[in-house]
Amino acid sequence: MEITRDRAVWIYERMALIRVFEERVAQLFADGRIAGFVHLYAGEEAVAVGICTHLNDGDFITSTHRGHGHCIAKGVDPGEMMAELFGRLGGSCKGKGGSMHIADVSKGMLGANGIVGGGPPLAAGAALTAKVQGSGAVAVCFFGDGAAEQGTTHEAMNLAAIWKLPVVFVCENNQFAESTPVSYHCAATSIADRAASYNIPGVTVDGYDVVAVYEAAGEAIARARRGDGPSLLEAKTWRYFGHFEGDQITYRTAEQSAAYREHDPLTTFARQAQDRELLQKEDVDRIDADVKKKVEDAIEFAEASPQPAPEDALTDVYVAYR
Ligand SMILES: Cc1ncc(C[n+]2csc(CCOP(=O)(O)OP(=O)(O)O)c2C)c(N)n1
Repeated sequence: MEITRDRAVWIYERMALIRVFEERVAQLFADGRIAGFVHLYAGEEAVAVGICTHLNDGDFITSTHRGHGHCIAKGVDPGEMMAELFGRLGGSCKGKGGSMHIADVSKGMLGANGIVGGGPPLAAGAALTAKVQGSGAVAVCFFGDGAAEQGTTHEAMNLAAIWKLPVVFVCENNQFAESTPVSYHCAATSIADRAASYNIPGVTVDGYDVVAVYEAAGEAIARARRGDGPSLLEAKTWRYFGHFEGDQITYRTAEQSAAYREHDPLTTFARQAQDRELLQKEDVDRIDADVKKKVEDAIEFAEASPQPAPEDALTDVYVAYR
C-alpha cells in the first residue's frame, strides 16, 4: 500500500509521540512521580507504528510488559495513558492497571501484560471471536524474542494456523530477554523461520525501517482479512532504555546503542519522507513541537485527575476476594 502524505504525517507523528512520551516517563519515574515498574519502548517505534497504521479501532492488538508504544500506535489517548501510569481515576483503566496492565478496549488495545507469553493466546482468542462473528477484524499480537520461547506462543500459533484465524504474530526481536541475549536463549538463528512449522508465512524485517515494517505488515494483515490465516513477522529492533527503568545495563555496550541511534527510526523516516516529498522540514518541526505539547498536556491531565477512592478498589476487576 502506497504511503500517502496523510499516512506519512500519521507515521511520523505517532513515532515522535511514542519517543517523547517514553523520554518524559523516564524522567517522571526517576523523579518518583510514577510508582511501580516501567518498561520503555523508545527505539522500537517503527514496529508498533508500521503495523498499527494498517489497523482501525475495530481491530485488536495484544501487547507485552513494554506496552506504551503499542497503545499510542493504536490511538489510545496520551492523557488517559499518563493518568493510568500515575494511578489516577482518569486513566484508561481508572488507574488500576498501571504501566504493565494498561488497556483501552474501546480502541481494540486489549492490554499490556505482565506475563511473558500471555498475549499470544489472547490474540488468537480475539481473532477467533472476529472469525466467528464475521466482523472482518484482525488481531495483531506483539511479543518479544523472550516470549517467542514460551509454550503459550507456540500453542497460539499452531491453533491459529489450524483454524486459519485472522491474526498476525509480530515478534519484536530487540535481541535481549531482560539481560539474556537472543543468541543464548534461542537455538535457531531466525524466529521467523519457525513459521514453517505452522505452515504459515514468516518474514524478517528491519524493525528500524518503518517503511519496511509497513510493507510487510500490509501483506500479512491483508492476508488475515482475506481469511487466509495467520502470519509471523519478526522485526529486528533495539530498545534504547534498559529492560526496566533502574536497569544498570551491564549486558550490552553503549557503543552498540550509539550505532543503532545512528540510523534511528524517526530521523531515518523523516529523511526518507522528505526525499520523497511526502513531508517538508516544516512538517517535521511542527510535529516535533506538537507531540511535546501533547505529552505536557497529558502530564497536566494526569496530575489534575483524582486518586481512585479506596472503596472502589474491588470494582472493575475480574475477581474480587471478599
Ligand atoms: C511467565 C513469565 N516469566 C518470566 C517473567 C519475567 N520477565 C519479565 S520481562 C522478561 C523478558 C522478556 O523478554 P522479551 O519477551 O524479549 O521482551 P522485551 O522485554 O525484550 O521487550 C522476563 C523473563 C515474566 N514476567 N513472566
